Amino acid sequence: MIRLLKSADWFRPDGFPIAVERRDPQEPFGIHTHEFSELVIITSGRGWHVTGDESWPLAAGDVFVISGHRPHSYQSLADLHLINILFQPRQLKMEMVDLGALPGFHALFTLEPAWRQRHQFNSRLHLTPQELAMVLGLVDQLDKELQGRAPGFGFLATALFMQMIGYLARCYGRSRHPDSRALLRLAQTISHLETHLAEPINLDEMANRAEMSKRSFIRAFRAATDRTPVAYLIQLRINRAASLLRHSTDSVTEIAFKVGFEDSNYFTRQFRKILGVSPRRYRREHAPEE
Ligand code: RM4
Ligand code: NI
Repeated sequence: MIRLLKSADWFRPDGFPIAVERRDPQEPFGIHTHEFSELVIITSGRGWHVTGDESWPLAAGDVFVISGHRPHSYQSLADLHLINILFQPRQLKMEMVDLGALPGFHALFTLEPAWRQRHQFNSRLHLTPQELAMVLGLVDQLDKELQGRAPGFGFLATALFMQMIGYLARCYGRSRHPDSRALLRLAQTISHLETHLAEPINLDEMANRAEMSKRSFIRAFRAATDRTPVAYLIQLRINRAASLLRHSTDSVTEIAFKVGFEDSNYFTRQFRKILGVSPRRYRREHAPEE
């Protein structure tokens, strides 16, 4: 049986969704999954990261994300030091403002964790010593806020976490490694979908953007996200619609048009298929409390 690490054991009782764990050094840690995600920054030493049947060597500057359900472990450690930032992606509403428009964000948080599940795939983000120093500075400030828990710590810790993610996403975007570039091209198509989600999908244009033939683009997209581009877009539209149902007073038909559906009956069917309830019922169930 694979051990499952529970949120209640790793986050403070106030339930704040970010925790910093320093592993100086990381002790051998057997295979496990978590109820939370992890952002791992290797600071020094050597060791192997094992996920399922695959393993790869780690070195200072490597950064990767492990989504909760993904089993992983550390082995053959030679004084490996790392910082493990535990976080709850749902509670943090990570796709805030225009983060989704940054391809490096999707490369690190959307594509890599999914891709790693099916392919021999190493972490691709490798920070230069200067970039690592910058990130470690942010981690120190974040850690201080989380230790002190002074009034306002939640706001500041969230801001520091977001700043770190934005910075890492930009570093990813600067990467010259051919594998990173390939992943970034796919990530760009996801960013494009997110920023143009109300427009009709154009697969030729997306394939161009990814610098691939249409066939290989669709194949690569599926391999990386487990969905076709069209299915991915519909999911994005439904998520956006759900958020509008919660936070606006627009009618269901208006929302359907806003997120790019031409027919509100079709919208309602897709909504029900994905979220299990009709848009009206969803709105009622998620009405803010007076
Ligand atoms: C371990 C190791 C694991 C992490 C737990 C919280 O030392 O870093 O990956 O899930 O801590
Ligand atoms: Ni872990």
